[in-house]
This record gives sequence, C-alpha cells and structure tokens, in this order.
Amino acid sequence: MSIAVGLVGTGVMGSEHARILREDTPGARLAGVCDADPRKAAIAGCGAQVYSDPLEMIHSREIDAVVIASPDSTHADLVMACMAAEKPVLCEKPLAITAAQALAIVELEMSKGRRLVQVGYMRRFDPAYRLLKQSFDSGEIGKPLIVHNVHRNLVAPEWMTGSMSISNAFVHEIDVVRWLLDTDLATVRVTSLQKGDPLVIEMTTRSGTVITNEINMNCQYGYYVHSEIVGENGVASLPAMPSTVIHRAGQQVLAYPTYWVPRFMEAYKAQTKSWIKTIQTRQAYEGASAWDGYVTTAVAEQIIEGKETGEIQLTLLSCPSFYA
Ligand code: ISE
Repeated sequence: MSIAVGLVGTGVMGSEHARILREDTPGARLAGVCDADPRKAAIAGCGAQVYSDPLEMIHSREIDAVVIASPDSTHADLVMACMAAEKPVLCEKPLAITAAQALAIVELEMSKGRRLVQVGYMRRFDPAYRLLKQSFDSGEIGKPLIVHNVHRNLVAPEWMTGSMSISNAFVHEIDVVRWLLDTDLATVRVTSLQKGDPLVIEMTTRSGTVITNEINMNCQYGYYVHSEIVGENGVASLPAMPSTVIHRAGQQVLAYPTYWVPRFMEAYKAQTKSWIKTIQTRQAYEGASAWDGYVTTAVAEQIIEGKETGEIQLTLLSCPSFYA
C-alpha cells in the first residue's frame, strides 16, 4: 500500500522533505502540501493537492500520514491534531517549545495505546553516527569517559533568534548523546562567549560520563559537526565529513557544506524510508519517540532558564513503560 503523505511547511526543510517524499521514498507519495504561501506549496508539491489550512489537510481522507516542517512554535499543536485524527506524524525537531507541551503529546499518545509520533532527530539515521554507535555498543572502547561534540554553522540563519541555538540546534546533541550512550543526562553548565555565541556546554550523564559541546552558530567557514567518544580502552570518532576537493590556484582544498542538508542528506532519506516502512509494517519505530522529544525539550528548557546560574541539576520524569 502506498502511503499518501501530507506535508506542512515548505521552508528549507519542508522543501527537502517534499523532494525526498517525491523522489527517494519507496512506498510513499506526496499527496498534499500546505503552506501559508500557496505558490510555495505548489512549487514544492509538483502536482500534489495544495492546502492553506493545515487542519483541513490533516483531517482529509486523502491523507494517510503527515510530515511537519513548519516553524518550531507550530509543531506541538499540529502533532496533537495529527494524533486526534489518528494519523502517524513525522515532526521536525523540536517536538515542542515547552516541556509541558511535549508532555501533553506524550500523554495523548499513551492514551491512544499506540505510537503515532516520530521526531526528526535524523542523526540517528546518519551512516557515520550509526557506525560510531555500533563501535561503542560492541564494547571495544570500553566504558565511556568523555564525549566531545562540535556543532558549527557557517552563519546563523536570520530566523534563529534568542535561545534558538539551544532549543533548535543544541537539541541535536542532547538527543544524540542519549541515543549513543543509552543513558540520560544529569547536570549541565554553560559558558557563554561573545553575548551567547559560541556556547561551551558541559554536561554529565547519570552514569558519570562527561560531555563537552561547542555550539557555534557563526563559525564563518562552513557547516561542521563532529563527535568523539573517549572510552577506557580507546576512542571512537566520526570520520571526516563528506566534502568536495577543489584544486585551484596551486592549492588542493576540502570544501565544507554551507548548511546541514548536504551533510545529513543520507540521514534524512533513511529517516523517511524507515518511518514509511514502520507505518506499512507496524514494526517498532527506529526513530526518536515523543518521549525522546519531551526529554530533549525539557533539557533545553532547563538550560535556557538556568544558563546564568552555574551548575544546573536536571529534573526529568521517569520514562513510562510505554516507551521503554
Ligand atoms: C538548524 O536549525 C537545523 O535544524 C539543523 O538540523 C542543525 O543541524 C543546524 O545546526 C541548525 O542551525
């Protein structure tokens, strides 16, 4: 059965999701596209039905499942609407702006008695991150002592304001560390340079691993993400990022991508394929759950609220057996 997908939002990520659904996702077809600007929706949809009201699309009989790629502040309400309509939903990160909104999603999903929500923490599908996790899981580097993460953007997108380097970008590190080490976070300390960018964020996990993070939204040279696990018996690192080799003016230069989509294209494609397969087969979800979405948003919220106050002791609810 081909799954008819409706897409909300056709900005940078929405346009990519539209292309992936049209060209790279066996078993899915882009059946509807919704955007405040109907011309943008028509361009992204390439013939799919255009909607201006997301709720009309979500409730349409022509739509089986929904991808949400609209601005962050709209995610929680749209996810709730998808669940009310009993439609599986792949929501771009973050799941919600506040922990309370994310928890309401978790509670509604549990009351439905089945998983309907996947959150777009796509690094879990990146081939290089998967190898990193495999080598850690195999036990070859032993107990994890330190994880070093680097997350750099060329320049912050103009819509990235206020604390969004935490709520929109650093949430990736929060999620990926929990997934890599299969543990939760305990404490956080933030050092802020140059009025908030870059940030150096030190964290500890409940099992005592120390995590260092550089979050730099204006590094001025390209998009770059790195991660390295230092274990008792060795170190496992992401390999060099895929890049173009340019020969020019007597030099050989490795060119960085300018933003995240080229770096994580394989991850985005694999994430969508896996989501569609889960809907078709009703197998277990591989991607991040609403619970993971709650935890990342709750940690981000506590960091934003406490970042000037020294060490933050994180307070998180216990994971319900529904998500274990
Ligand atoms: C951006 O907002 C994202 O959504 C990307 O996933 C992230 O990698 C990037 O650093 C952010 O700026």
